[in-house]
Amino acid sequence: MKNISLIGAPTDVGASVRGAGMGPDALRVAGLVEALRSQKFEVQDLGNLAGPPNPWAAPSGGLRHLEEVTAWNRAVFDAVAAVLAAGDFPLLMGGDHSVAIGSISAVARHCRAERKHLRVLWFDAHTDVNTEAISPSGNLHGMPVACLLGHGPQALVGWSGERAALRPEDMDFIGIRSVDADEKEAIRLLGLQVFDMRHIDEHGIRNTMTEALHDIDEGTHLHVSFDLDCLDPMDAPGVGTGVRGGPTYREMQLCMEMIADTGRLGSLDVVEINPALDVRNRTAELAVEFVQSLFGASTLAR
Ligand code: HAR
Ligand code: MN
Ligand code: MN
Ligand code: MN
Repeated sequence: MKNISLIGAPTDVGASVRGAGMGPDALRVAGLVEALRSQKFEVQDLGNLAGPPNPWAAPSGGLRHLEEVTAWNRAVFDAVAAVLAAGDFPLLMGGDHSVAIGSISAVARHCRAERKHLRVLWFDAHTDVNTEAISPSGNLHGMPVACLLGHGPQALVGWSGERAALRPEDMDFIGIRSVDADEKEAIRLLGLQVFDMRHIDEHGIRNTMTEALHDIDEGTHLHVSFDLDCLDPMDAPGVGTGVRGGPTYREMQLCMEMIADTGRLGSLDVVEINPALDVRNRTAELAVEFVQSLFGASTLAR
C-alpha cells in the first residue's frame, strides 16, 4: 500500500471567480487527512505550495494571468514529481483546474520513465480544451486539457518532456455539459472521447464507467482529475462555475467505487472547490467522501 502525500496549491489565478485558493484548507477542515488515515493509509500533508497572488488583471493575448499560472504550475510540477520519485501517491489539492497542467505533466514524465501506460479520467462539467485562440474568457482553468495535448501557450506546453503529455485516446471525460462553441470543433478535430450528460442519461453511469475503464490493465497508471463542478450544483454548491444537470451524489460514488475496483489509481487532483460560495463546507466534505471511495472505502467490505 502506497503512502499518500497531500500537496496544497492554494490559488485561483486560472479561474473566472475568486475563492478556489481556499480549497486546500477546506479539504483539511473537512478531515481529508483523518479520513484517509482511518482507511489505514500512511498520509503526510506536505502543506501548501507558494506562488504569486492573483492580480485580477484583464486577459492579454487571449490569456489571463499567464505568468502567475505558469509560476504556480512550476511549483506543482516539482512537488508532484518529488512525491512520485519517492514512490508515494500524489494527491493534489487545488486550486483552480489550471493546476492540472503541472500535475499531469509530472505524472506523464514519471509514467514514461517507468514504462507505464498513463490513462486520465477527467471528471468535469467542462472539457477545458480551449486555447488562447478560441477561449471566450481567457481563463486558463478552461485550457489545461489543450495544454496537456500539446496545444496552447508555449509557456505551458511540453513540460512532460514531449510536446504532448497525453494522446487524445489516453483520456476520457465524464459528466460534461458545458462546451464552448469553438471547443466543440477542437474536440472533434482531436478525436476526444467525451461522455457527456446525454450519454450518461441514455446509457447509465455504470455502462459509461465500464466503457471509460475498458482498456485498463496491470501496466496502467490511472490519473483522476476531479473538478468538483462535475457534480450537480444541488449537491456541490461550492464551485465557481457550476452548471445544472450533473451526476448525483450516488452516481459519483459509483464512479469512484468502480475506479477503486481497478486497483490502478496512481495519482489524483481535487480541484475547483470554492469555499467562498459553499454552504457549511458541504462541497469539501463531499470531496472527502469521494476520495475515500476512490481509495477503496465501501459500505460492506472491510
Ligand atoms: N469554458 C469556459 C471558459 O473557458 C469555462 C470553463 C472553466 N470552468 C472550469 N473548468 N471550472 O472546468 O472560460
Ligand atoms: Mn475543469
Ligand atoms: Mn469545470
Ligand atoms: Mn477511451
